Amino acid sequence: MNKTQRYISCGVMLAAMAYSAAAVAHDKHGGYSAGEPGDPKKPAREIVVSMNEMDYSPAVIEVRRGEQIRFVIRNAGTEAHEFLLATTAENLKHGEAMKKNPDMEHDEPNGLRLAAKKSGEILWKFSKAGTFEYSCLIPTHRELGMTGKVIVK
Ligand SMILES: [Cu+2]
Repeated sequence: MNKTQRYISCGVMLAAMAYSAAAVAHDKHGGYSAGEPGDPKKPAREIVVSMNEMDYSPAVIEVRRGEQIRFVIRNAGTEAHEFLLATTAENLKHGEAMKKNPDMEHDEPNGLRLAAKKSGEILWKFSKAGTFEYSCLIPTHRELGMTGKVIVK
């Protein structure tokens, strides 16, 4: 496998997988399981999330349905980590895909990957009630504790 193939973007990968019956991050209508990308023109509550070896702080976040959150994400760890906002079922499926393609890059409205000591932001509108999660799907990280919960009331 050459470098270009290995670094195939996650979006491309997921689009390909959608054709093979298992739609992962995005449904047929281009939706996301945990809500929708935020609108930068609207107000947002800021929540700082630190990614550590191997967990997140905070590990539980509560939001109101319809609330827009600006996640300011800092990788305080010593290796690369991800923050992928979705349902648990979707993240588990996505995790399986990543075992086959661990270098899959993430830079999408609902998630990103950050190298050690880097920061990034996700602007997200929690338009659906329910319990969602953020997780790091780099192989073994989720199992070692890298999941957090978002409760949308
Ligand atoms: Cu990680």
